[in-house]
Amino acid sequence: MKFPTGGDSPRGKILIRWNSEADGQSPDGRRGKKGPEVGFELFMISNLDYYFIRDTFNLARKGEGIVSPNPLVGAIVVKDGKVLGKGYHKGRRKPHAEVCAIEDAGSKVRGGTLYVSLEPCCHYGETPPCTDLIISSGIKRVVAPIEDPNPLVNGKGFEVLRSNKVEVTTGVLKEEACQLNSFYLKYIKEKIPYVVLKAALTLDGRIGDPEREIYEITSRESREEVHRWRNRVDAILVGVETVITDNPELTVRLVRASHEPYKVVIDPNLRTPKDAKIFDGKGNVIIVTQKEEGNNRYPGADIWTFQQKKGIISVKEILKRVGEFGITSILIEGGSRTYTNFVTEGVVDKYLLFYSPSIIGDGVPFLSCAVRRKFLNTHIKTFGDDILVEANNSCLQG
Ligand code: AOF
Ligand code: ZN
Repeated sequence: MKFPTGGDSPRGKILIRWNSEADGQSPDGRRGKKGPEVGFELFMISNLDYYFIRDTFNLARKGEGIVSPNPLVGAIVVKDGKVLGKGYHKGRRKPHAEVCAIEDAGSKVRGGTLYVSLEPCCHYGETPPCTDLIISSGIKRVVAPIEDPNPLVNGKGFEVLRSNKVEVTTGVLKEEACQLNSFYLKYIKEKIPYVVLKAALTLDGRIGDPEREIYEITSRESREEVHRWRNRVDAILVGVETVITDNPELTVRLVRASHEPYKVVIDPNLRTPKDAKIFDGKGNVIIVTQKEEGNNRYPGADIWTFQQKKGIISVKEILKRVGEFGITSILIEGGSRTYTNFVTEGVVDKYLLFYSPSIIGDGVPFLSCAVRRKFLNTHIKTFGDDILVEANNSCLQG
């Protein structure tokens, strides 16, 4: 059976599940007859399940920018239609969402339902297994949309719960749950960061024209959305040309910052000006280069030296190293050459293309060479007078 997914999906699907431990109360014609026979049980995925799972996503998002490399997780305890407790994961070495929700609910959780945006863990990490607490607190049902692909969990959390007579419902709003944790789901499996490419474009596909001093393309509202994305990711990456021409700060300023991402500059020949704004205080700078002498020139920055192949530093090598460093998500912010290298290497997971309602003719193109034609899944949003085309790779879970 296919689970309903998506915001406007049908609600209230009925799941018929084989249950070898039926007590004779099954609604299959044998109601009331006790006996050793196996039977069917009806479970309802109700509107309430969708409602509360969506709410766990909202709670989980409070951890944006602070939970990395952990997932975004929100949890709610509900009993007799009443919310008893809520919680979300606040980052490494902090309690898991389920623990926060169960503690918030207090002593009345026995017999309740736990809604959680990801499969509960069943292993000792920096914190003990959530499944232990769920079982000992007497929760009778857990609703969680997707498995946690961490090899230490990976379905075993659900198994442990089921084998301890906790009813488990999965698949509710699965697609959204994958989108919520797209960084984590990729990184835990591949150890390579999730790559988001953001570009601000004119309708004729230009990202600016330095000769006419056209640098700012999109509206304040769009730039705020970019800063929201900066706050979500672990790192921002630009090419040295962008540092020289735009002199960006690459900080989270237009929205409330819960952290400052790393700033990664691809600078094969160490042309980054020493007084560039990226060195002004907030956020650590990493310079990716082929030169050895970087440490003396930029004492405040981390210098990563790579061999060049065919005149460019391999984008895949950079991502590998960035992943080894522990960066789980990275926002590519330009310029044209950097965009082109990432797109041609096929490493972009999500595009954020902000279109301003303007045409400038001559100027710097978004991409500077032919790339393989590909059709993408897109969502459209508006920010001020601009249009954001968000193009996602599909869900990473099967
Ligand atoms: C949950 N609920 O809120 C989170 C989970 O080192 P630890 O103990 O924090 O464990 C981290 C791992 O636990 C992480 O890789 C992921 O598998 C899971 N995260 N699980 O049940 C939560 N944050
Ligand atoms: Zn846990």
